[in-house]
Amino acid sequence: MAALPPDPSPTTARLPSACPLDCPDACSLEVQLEDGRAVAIAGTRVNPLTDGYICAKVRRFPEHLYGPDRVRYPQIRVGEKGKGQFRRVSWEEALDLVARRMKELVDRGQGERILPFCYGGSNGYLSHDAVDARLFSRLGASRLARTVCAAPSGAAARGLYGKMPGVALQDYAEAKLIVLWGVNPSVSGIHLVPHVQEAQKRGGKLVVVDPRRTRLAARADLHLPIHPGTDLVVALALIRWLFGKGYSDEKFLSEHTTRSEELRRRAEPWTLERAAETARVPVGDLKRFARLYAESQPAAIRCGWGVERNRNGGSAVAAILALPAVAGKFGVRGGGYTMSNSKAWDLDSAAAAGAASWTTREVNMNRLGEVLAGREGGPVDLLFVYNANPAMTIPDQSKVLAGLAREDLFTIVFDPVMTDTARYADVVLPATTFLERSEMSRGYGAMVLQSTRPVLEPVGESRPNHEVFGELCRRTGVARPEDPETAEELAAALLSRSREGEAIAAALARDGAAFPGGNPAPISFVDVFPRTSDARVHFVPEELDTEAPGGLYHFQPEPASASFPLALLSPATDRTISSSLGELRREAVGVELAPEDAQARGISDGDRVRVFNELGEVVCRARRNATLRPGLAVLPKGLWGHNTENGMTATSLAPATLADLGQGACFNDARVQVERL
Ligand SMILES: Nc1nc2c(c(=O)[nH]1)N[C@H]1C(S)=C(S)[C@@H](COP(=O)(O)OP(=O)(O)OC[C@H]3O[C@@H](n4cnc5c(=O)[nH]c(N)nc54)[C@H](O)[C@@H]3O)O[C@H]1N2
Ligand SMILES: Nc1nc2c(c(=O)[nH]1)N[C@H]1C(S)=C(S)[C@@H](COP(=O)(O)OP(=O)(O)OC[C@H]3O[C@@H](n4cnc5c(=O)[nH]c(N)nc54)[C@H](O)[C@@H]3O)O[C@H]1N2
Ligand SMILES: [Mo]
Repeated sequence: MAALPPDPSPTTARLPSACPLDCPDACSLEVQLEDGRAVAIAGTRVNPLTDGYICAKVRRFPEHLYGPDRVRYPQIRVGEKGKGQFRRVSWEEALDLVARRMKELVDRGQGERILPFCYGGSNGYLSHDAVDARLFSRLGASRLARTVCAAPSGAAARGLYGKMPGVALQDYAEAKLIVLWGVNPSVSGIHLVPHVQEAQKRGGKLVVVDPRRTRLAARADLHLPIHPGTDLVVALALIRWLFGKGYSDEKFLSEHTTRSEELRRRAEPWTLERAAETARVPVGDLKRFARLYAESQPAAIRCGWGVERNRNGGSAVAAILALPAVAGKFGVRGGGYTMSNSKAWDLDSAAAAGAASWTTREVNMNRLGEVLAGREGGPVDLLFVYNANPAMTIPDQSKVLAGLAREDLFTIVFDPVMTDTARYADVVLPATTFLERSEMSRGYGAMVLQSTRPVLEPVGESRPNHEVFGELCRRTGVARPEDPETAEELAAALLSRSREGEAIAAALARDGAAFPGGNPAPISFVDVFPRTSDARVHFVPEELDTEAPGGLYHFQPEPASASFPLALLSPATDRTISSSLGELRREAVGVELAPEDAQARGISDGDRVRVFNELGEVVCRARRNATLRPGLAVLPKGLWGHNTENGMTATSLAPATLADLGQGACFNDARVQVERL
């Protein structure tokens, strides 16, 4: 099966590609080359959602490719840990060293002391869960629970709907009501925005549930600036109201759901009044929201990841996703919900990995600081970081950095650029970006699968993930003759167990893109149904009920204290993708405060401040934001050390506590104080 498109002609000046970075939109791209170098990148229409335009970040990709922070060759540490001093070595020497250190541990029966650390740097199928999984599973390394993002929402969506694909983003134009719930597409998935605007133009209403007044919140019919972490009670109050006022769809409930009475019982304590008080919004606004939702058809809820990053995150997402089932909103184009569409495909990474079973101990990535300190999860002697920048992105940053600074920890960082994490490495390996290698990737918003060929020669001596892990398999002696190795073989293996594998391969080879269930996109409860055991919505799935402290839909109260009264949010910005491309953003970044909170602390615009709690502190400038409600502070996610005065970021203030479901991160449970310096 030829799943990759034919090799592009080297003389062409504009070549097709697709973006596999951690974003819902999965843009189809065209790269303009001059003398073999990328000089410009634009969007195409291969993925219809891209509609010919892309974000400002990826437009700057040539600077990322050729800039001074690009890692061009393998390096080995010469100076003190964390100082970023290295000497150039050959691939041969670097790989020999890494393989030898791995073998030593395996030969001593201590394979579990190897911890692979990988997240969303490249969402492509060829660069994670493929040859990397083959290497680490066969070495008997520890497994990483990838929980930093989407774990609570994933658990909820799996439990209630078996991860049924949701409303296609372009179908939002059809909705008479759009609810953007804890999501900020103006920044973190820009191709939804025109469809929201189109719906508004056609008379549809917009409700935004977000503690901050985002760009779309400012243009909404109703903005509910709820206090962070209170989504659960707002959603439960809506559920209670829908049942109580006769807006529940009894026919749908009996045909397509289980345990609706139990859901109703659990929502019972949450009157609109009580929820409004807890969420700190006017009860009249909640009433308006409830009525709008009940009476609008089609109604679409775009649930984002802002909802999940707190102690109540999993139950909150579950309650939000329950709403369309209670109110009978499915069955029409533009009706239902969208969470993640990542499981729109039945592709099997295990076939590409060639990993039969991998049952070693599991380490939660959100607890990396404690793990490296030896306080939980068992000893780790070798850390292999790829597709991730944990020094900047994992909660409780001070502990993570202390762990990375351990002299007895052997750390490999494999990345296209010299990240803050790479500065702590013993060995730095240069990775190609997605423009310099083949890839197969799917959107988790846009329902599209794309495969791409390299459009550039690798910069310096950089190599693709699958090649480096393949080489390490050979050098550690775990490679097998039947392993798929090349990009073509891996792509074919991925599709080999898919029901539609042949058709997908044909579409990819012909168009570079494939669409699940065809184009136009599937409608919930017409073309797609829950992938639960009985194809019903499970309102109170047993496994979630057991996992959540106090049971599913149990509300855990506000964690603020008199010493740390401000809720710190660290939302996505339009300048980076998580921390990817952060080397291009050199300026100082400040903390935003409501004018009232700034005033109460004698803080003026531009003052040097320290934002602190019991875990750490960030020294930066303050910025008054008149649209921010009192009680909040904002310091964006994805910063690098160079963006603040003391090199610390919002993750230094984020607790490594876990959400109620999926062991997810609780970034937005950070509570802080701010003080003028
Ligand atoms: N430009 C850009 N795009 C990105 C990313 C990026 O960093 N930059 N990151 C990518 C990744 S990894 C992800 S996961 C997605 C994230 O995509 P989004 O979910 O859109 O992004 P976030 O900024 O995490 O959160 C969205 C909103 O939730 C709000 N929020 C915070 N706490 C709460 C709460 O308790 N309740 C409610 N209702 N809202 C809350 C924030 O104010 C924020 O405006 O975007 C992806 N796309
Ligand atoms: N304070 C705070 N922190 C947060 C969040 C928050 O809300 N608040 N949100 C979190 C979220 S949503 C997420 S998803 C995580 C993301 O955290 P990470 O997964 O650590 O994401 P990035 O910081 O983008 O790091 C990805 C790295 O992969 C590299 N990379 C890209 N392509 C390749 C490749 O092909 N091969 C290799 N080897 N490397 C490659 C990039 O250069 C980059 O350095 O951050 C979390 N951090
Ligand atoms: Mo994320």
